[in-house]
Amino acid sequence: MTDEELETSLDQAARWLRVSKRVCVLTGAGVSAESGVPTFRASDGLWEGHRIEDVASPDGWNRNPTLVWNFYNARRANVKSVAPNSGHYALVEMEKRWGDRFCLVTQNVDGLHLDAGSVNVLEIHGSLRQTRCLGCGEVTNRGLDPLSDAPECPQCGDRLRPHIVWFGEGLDDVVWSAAMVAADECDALLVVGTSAVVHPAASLVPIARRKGATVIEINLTPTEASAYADVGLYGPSGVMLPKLLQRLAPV
Ligand code: BV8
Ligand code: ZN
Repeated sequence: MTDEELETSLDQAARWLRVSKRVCVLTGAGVSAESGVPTFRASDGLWEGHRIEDVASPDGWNRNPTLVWNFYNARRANVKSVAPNSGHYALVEMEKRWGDRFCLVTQNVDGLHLDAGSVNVLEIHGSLRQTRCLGCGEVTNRGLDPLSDAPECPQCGDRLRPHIVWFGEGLDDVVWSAAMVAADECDALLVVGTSAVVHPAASLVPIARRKGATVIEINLTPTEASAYADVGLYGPSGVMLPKLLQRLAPV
């Protein structure tokens, strides 16, 4: 994308956003990449030689819960050492513009949108900071300090698992329904830093498109979502989102 093409696309995207009444954003691992959180694609879907789908799955948990906790404790430590980037903060400023007509749906479990100050956030795949008890079901935010590799529930003593949606598990009905409503009702959808291969998250793009929403993609490269995009802004989201924000007249 030449600089001139990029400027034209940014101006076009900003024109569409300025007249949008309801905005929905779908983010993936790419929005946290510039903070230093590895993406799934970049790691070729591997962690310590294990396929992530094999570790982040009920089978992986049943096979070796200690390995799964080692995986999540390593990611908790990584996220504890990083901070939100300019892309996260630009989304916070955009939310201020649309208020409750702005919904940020994230596939990320790192919590960096919340750290940056985003308010209306749907963490459709759960959160690294939360645990769920296999016994009493209690969901608790335990921050990012390391947990043992076999943490137990302080309430009932049963085993704790990460409160994260693993491959092969259904998404929380309430959260997922809210995400579908947001995509269905928006007139602009920003798709940021996602390869758009994981379902059902990726289906939010055709859902928005089907209702006539303008789809704006921000990524380093074209993705599975690109076919639905009215415009693509190809570059780091930590650069593109602030550039887009600059073009939106002050509130
Ligand atoms: C379900 C939590 C049924 C875990 C996650 C075959 C075809 C279609 C679907 C399937 C299939 N086989 C299986 C399925 C279903 C499966 C699925 O979609 N698999 C994929 C791999 C094909 N889905 C599921 O299993 C879902 N559940 O279907 O259950 C069911 C239904 C009802 C009841 C019971 C059961 C559950 C999916 C959720 C899995 N959990 N996360 C954890 O994180 O530990 S998903 C996980 O992977 C991440 O959360 C994330 O969502 C996803 C990775 O995707 P991205 O976020 O897009 O990241 P990625 O690295 O892929 O891409 C990064 C992008 O950023 C790239 O495009 C890159 O270019 C870009 N980028 C990089 N740097 C930057 C950048 N962009 C901008 N700026 C930068 N600086
Ligand atoms: Zn318990």
